[in-house]
Amino acid sequence: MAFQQRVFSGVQPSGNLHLGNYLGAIKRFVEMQADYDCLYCVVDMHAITVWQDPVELKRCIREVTAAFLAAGIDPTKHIVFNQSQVSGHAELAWVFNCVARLGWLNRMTQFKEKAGKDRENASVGLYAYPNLMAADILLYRATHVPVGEDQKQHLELTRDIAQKFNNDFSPSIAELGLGDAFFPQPEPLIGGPAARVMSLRDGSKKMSKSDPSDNSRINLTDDADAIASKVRKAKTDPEPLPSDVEGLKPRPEAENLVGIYAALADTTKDKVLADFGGGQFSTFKSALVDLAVARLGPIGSEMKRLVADPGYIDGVLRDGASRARVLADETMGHVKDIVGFVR
Ligand code: AQP
Repeated sequence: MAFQQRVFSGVQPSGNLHLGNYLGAIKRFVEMQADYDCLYCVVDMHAITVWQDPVELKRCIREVTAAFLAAGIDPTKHIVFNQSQVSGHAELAWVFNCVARLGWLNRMTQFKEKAGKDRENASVGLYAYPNLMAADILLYRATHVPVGEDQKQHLELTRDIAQKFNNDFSPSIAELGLGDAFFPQPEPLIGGPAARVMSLRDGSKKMSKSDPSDNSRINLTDDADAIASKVRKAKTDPEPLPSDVEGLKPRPEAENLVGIYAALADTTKDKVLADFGGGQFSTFKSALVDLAVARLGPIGSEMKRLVADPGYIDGVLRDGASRARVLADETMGHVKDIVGFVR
């Protein structure tokens, strides 16, 4: 690893990967390889915060890894691994369980959404999920974290945990000669026209793996026919497309499709509207189908080829984990000394 700035990000192996995961996360992971040392993690320990069938979990871990590779992440230049193979994630998460305050976690909106009305029956892991996420990032003292908009609050919590750890243990950190602040303040990298891709059936809900309607999302392994059918069925309104982004504000479904087009074409919503503003949705949707099939088709086929070779995928993950462990062990050694554990 040659850069000073380090990126960490993860994707849960909790179901079919979709366009939101691709545009909000994986596509940006690929772009960041040119400027940062990157660690990309299949966060299987996060996935089990809600029930996962063990056979299906293994399949999904390999599928997310295949998506990383098929999208263009190079596992020889960067690190691709799964979380449960590096024990430092669990160890640091426990320390952070003791640093983070209950009041901080009580404010996390994702827990409220995921636990829903059956809060008393949610796992303790789902509640403590943000502490594990903070551990994932800070175990590698990552400086930058590319994520979708939905993860912004968790990133803010990670920063609070880093700061409280540095403050609580500042005498110990100084005594060990580890500088003024042991953990960095990681910067979230959120942005672009598709930081939050919405459901194709409801512009007020994010596109999600757990949505019961398969028509609400485009899966990365969908073939051209499925992509075409889902885009054609995507909810819109009867008005033609507006000619500027202001005109998208009260029209969440139109805004979502224009954002998806812009992200897939590496352009801006303004430029998309310069081409399609004033036209009917049918014309725009046909162009969107062509673009989505051209961009996602090769990724989907390569994913299918890779998952047919689990031995190769498992080898990539083992190699990544052994390289991640070197970095993780160094941090955990310091953390144990800072906290006062004997080792
Ligand atoms: N709709 C989205 N738009 C933009 N980015 C998104 N991400 C997820 N959904 C969207 C980003 O993808 C990365 C990996 O997400 P994840 O799988 O770890 O967790 P998630 O956010 O919980 O994804 P889902 O699809 O919503 O899963 P379920 O339904 O299981 O909760 C993250 O960077 C996330 O921001």
